[in-house]
Amino acid sequence: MTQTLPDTELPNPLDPEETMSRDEIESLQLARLQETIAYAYDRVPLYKEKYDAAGVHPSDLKELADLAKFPFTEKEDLRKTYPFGMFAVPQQQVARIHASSGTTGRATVVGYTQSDLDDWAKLGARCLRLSGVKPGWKVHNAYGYGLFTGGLGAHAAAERLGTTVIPMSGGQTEKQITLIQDFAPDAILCTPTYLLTIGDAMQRQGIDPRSTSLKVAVLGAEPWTEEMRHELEVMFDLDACDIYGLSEVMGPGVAGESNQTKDGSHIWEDHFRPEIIDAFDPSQTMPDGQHGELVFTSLTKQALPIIRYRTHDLTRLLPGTARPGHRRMGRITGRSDDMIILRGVNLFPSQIEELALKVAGLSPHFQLEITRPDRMDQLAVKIERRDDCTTDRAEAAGLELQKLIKIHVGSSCRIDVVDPESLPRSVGKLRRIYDLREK
Ligand code: DLL
Repeated sequence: MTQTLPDTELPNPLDPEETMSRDEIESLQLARLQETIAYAYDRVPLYKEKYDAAGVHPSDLKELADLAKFPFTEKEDLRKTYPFGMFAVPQQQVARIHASSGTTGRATVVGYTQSDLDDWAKLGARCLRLSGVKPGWKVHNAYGYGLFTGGLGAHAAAERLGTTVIPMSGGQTEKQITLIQDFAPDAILCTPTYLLTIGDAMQRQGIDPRSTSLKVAVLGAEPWTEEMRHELEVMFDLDACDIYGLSEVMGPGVAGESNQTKDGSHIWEDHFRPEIIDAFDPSQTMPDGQHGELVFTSLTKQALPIIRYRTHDLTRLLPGTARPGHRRMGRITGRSDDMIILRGVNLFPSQIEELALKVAGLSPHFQLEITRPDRMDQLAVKIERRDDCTTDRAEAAGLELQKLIKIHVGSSCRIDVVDPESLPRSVGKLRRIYDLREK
């Protein structure tokens, strides 16, 4: 869709680590891993306690596979040591703090030294460039600014790449639309569901989203599907690419996707060592290509080194393509803690998204409600019909979705096709699941 220069001709050349071979990456990983584990053990009491209790020592790490001997780090560890107990440097060396709100329990707090912030901006810039964003472009940043890592993380990335950043933050959709029309940005950074909200609101105002100046959207912070990519690319006539990250590991920019291949995000393996484990039996490490839970170890972080952090994100590792030395991650199908277990069948919102977008007349606006009438779990999919779908046709579309869910997921559920604009719109990370069962 957009005309792109080969990477070598860009005014902002690739980092040397981006083009390293697999062997070079792995030897760099081993050296950095040995340093990180010793650093964490010496400076963070929780790591020392855990490793001593498990009978492992940093000197046991002789090859990459030895990492599996070390215990995992969980979100709970960060909560237990709230707020700064896992920081490895004195507070005076912490240049910035972020926190993830967390729907349950205390927020998790993360910190960065100036050097961590520098690495973060560099890796974020790598992602944007890989997605086709060019130095000199105008970039509209609609990730939320504040304690969330999305806004400031994407901001620093865009600045580092040499773009003109428009720090709009999330929300105020009308204003977003005005600025997109007046400032004519080339790229937009936001969550996929928020881009959908913006496009939807434009159409309601009689503005064709295809008429905007936007050429690239770099979308992340929540699971999304190939079907949603197609929806957004057609809606806005742009290239939509993925960006992945999480606060505990860094923030946006842990992995990013190429607009040339659109085949999943490349993990920057010179800074992070990924593993996939069996989510049900974490002692089992899975080979590349197999699905499981993603686990990360940071290799260069100073303020908050993180070792074998369980993300609870479900995906698989695939060989690198656009950056052959760095592995890709498949699309995240969901989080293990977001999985709905319905009468013994596992189900993720992304499966519903995928199927709903195959049915003519149904929109991507849906939510899942779980209730427990007569002590039997019941799932209701509330989904908006598209504007051009009549109520009669909507009924048939609902039945079709019900059938698809039964065939592909194995669950019986109720489908309520509702009128356009009757469900809440996303302003960032969209909540899809409403669990109304009494606890
Ligand atoms: O969401 C960081 C981020 C901001 C990433 C902006 C990309 C863009 P947290 O709030 O800590 O950080 O949430 C991290 O969000 O474990 C995933 O479950 C989910 N997530 C993030 N990126 C993606 C993605 C930010 N591209 C949690 N696809 C992660 C699917 C994603 N899920």
